[in-house]
Amino acid sequence: MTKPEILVSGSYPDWDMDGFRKDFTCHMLEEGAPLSTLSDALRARIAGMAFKSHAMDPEMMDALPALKIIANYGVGYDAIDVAAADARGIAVTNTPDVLSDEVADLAVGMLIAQARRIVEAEAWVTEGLWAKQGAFPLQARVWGRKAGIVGLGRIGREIANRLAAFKMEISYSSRSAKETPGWRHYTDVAAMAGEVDFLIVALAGGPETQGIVDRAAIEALGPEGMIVNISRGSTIDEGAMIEALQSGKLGSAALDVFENEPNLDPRFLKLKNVLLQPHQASATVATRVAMGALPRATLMAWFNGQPLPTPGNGPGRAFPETA
Ligand code: 8YV
Repeated sequence: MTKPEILVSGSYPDWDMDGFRKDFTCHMLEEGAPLSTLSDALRARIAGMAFKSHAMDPEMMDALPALKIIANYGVGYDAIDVAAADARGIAVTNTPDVLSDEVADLAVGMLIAQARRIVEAEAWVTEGLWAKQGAFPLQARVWGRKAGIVGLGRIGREIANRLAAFKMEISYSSRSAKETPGWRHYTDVAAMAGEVDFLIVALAGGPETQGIVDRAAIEALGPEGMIVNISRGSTIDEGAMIEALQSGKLGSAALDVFENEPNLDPRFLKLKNVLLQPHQASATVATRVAMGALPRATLMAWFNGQPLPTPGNGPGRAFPETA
């Protein structure tokens, strides 16, 4: 039986490529490479695409006139112009659920590491300061304090569940109140930021959430407050956050995502009150195996005319609330 042809964009671990090659004839498109590197005849045939790159815009869709499905590797699909896909009848799917716990683990790990200065404390030991200068300076408490989750989707809820186990008071901001075990709901991020110690951003990226954590919210969080971001760099006014971290108007930040990653604003590297991570919240072997399996299953289901394993966009379907 002939295998369906797909376009595979971005780079994947061997286990994913082995899986793709078992079921499909794969044509590779390197991250950032223009579609003009593919022949016209090939572009005219491609109906399915496994997507793991930084942009899929209307022009690229038009360069693939037979395209019917884009299976995105990742829960966040903000790199894909979904409205343009809808207009062209192209389905877009993502990888919800399989990474929520993993991302929540890193968010909590970053929060604790930054509040207790675990990284600097290790340097205190390895650089011999413990023996020379004595005990490491006292740090801020984590348990029992107030956490505000910006966006109570699947990942936000897992973060809140974990922080509740640290006996924290949980607040969350979202357009409408959700069913929760008594957590406090806010519609206004700045209003919530003024009431909490830790602001954890768990929004989906994209134009709707661009800069939702604005200067007012950052300054309301204040000199003792901390921002944790595991969503997208775009959700925070990054310039305002850097200025507030420099001036002390914001206490600290623990960040896994950045506006121009992996090329960070160089001012981040000079700050002492930040913990910087390389967008690795979902990056465990087990979760990446689960994430990689979904686009393959999705494309296979689509080529076999079966229901897609995750809904995504399109008539009668809707992305699950992702972040
Ligand atoms: C991955 C992510 O880093 O799922 C997402 O939206 O940001 C991460 O899990 C990314 O998808 C890898 O390309």
